[in-house]
Amino acid sequence: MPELLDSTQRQDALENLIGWSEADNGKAITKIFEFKNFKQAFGFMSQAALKAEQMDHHPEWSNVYNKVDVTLSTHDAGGVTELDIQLAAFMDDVFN
Ligand code: H2B
Repeated sequence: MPELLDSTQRQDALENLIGWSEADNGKAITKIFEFKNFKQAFGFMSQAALKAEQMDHHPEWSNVYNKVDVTLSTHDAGGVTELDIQLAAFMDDVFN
């Protein structure tokens, strides 16, 4: 199982991501992606879902029309690990 990132490692990782912030007292990271419309939001979710399945690492997320609210945490480890950072970076790539 991947190791929990400490506070410094989390801050460093967040600096390399776009628009993500800590949630749940540092046990998760979160970002709201905003798209032009539902079709684009759902396309993003489809790509992220395939990646998540490949990684066996799954997001907590919700979608309302053009917005996707994502929270990432490694439940098995009880906080943020490199897996969350990798999935977040993938989502940023798909989004941009
Ligand atoms: N996703 C996330 N976000 N955290 C986990 O700890 C996790 C997961 N564990 N997806 C995986 C599945 C685990 O439950 C399975 C058995 O590999």
